[in-house]
Amino acid sequence: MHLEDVTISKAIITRYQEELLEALESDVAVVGGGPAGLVAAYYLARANKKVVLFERKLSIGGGMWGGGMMFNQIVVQDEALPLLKEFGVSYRTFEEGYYTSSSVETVAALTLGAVRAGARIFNLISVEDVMVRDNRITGLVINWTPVDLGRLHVDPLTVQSAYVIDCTGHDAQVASMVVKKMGAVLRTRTGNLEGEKPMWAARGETATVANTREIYPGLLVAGMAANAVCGGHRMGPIFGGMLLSGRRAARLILGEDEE
Ligand code: 48H
Repeated sequence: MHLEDVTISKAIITRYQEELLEALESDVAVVGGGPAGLVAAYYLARANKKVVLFERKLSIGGGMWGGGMMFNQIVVQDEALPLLKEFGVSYRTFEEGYYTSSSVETVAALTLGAVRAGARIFNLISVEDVMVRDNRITGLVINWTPVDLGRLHVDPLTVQSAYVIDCTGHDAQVASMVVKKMGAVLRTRTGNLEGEKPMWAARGETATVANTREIYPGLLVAGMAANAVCGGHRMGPIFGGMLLSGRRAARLILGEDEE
């Protein structure tokens, strides 16, 4: 077979550029490709929203890959079982109400589900700032992760979106930016970032879903970020709350759920 090396380069650059141009204006921009972000992206894309997801790392999946202490299994409870089924993830019953899945299979299934539903996923891109107009989030400021890692002085680019979902996990990076840069008053108990509470699986799981909300006009929080912002407990390697939270964030944007 005759292959031109430069044609391969042209194909990659052309297609990536097309994808990135398409991502410049979206209905929803998801920050973070952990379980909460992937599930939110899936449900929104499935509802025909134009969804773009930015993940800082090379790999999508966030904290799910490592299961608990690198034992690559996750636990899911009854309430979240329909989501494992929705994504075609195989699971086994451990005890009544406790199901286990391979963390690797789950990340792969969530990722494929989101992509096939129509979400555009960009890895190796870090969200480093937000755009705010008239006290509403209107978009994100993005840069290549290696620019950040290399501490290079390279100016970023911007993307515009009607909604942003902060799915950045424990650090709640987008919410933190809004507070730090805008002195924003969040829709939390104190109006500020409440901070995450210590391990308590039962409470943490319920709180993750309850704390999934629009905390600032145009900005929702989901997954671990919801508890970091609103003051919920951490829960260890049980992931049902992350999946349910991602779905709830999507439903809130779609007007299918009330806060
Ligand atoms: C682009 C970014 C940026 C940025 C971060 O940590 P995650 O897996 O988040 P969740 O909420 O989907 O799931 C949380 C879960 O993994 C977890 O940590 C649990 C259950 N912990 C319990 C406990 O007790 O510890 O994924 C967040 C993703 C990561 O992939 C980051 O790389 C990415 O967001 N990210 N992407 N721009 N500025 N910041």
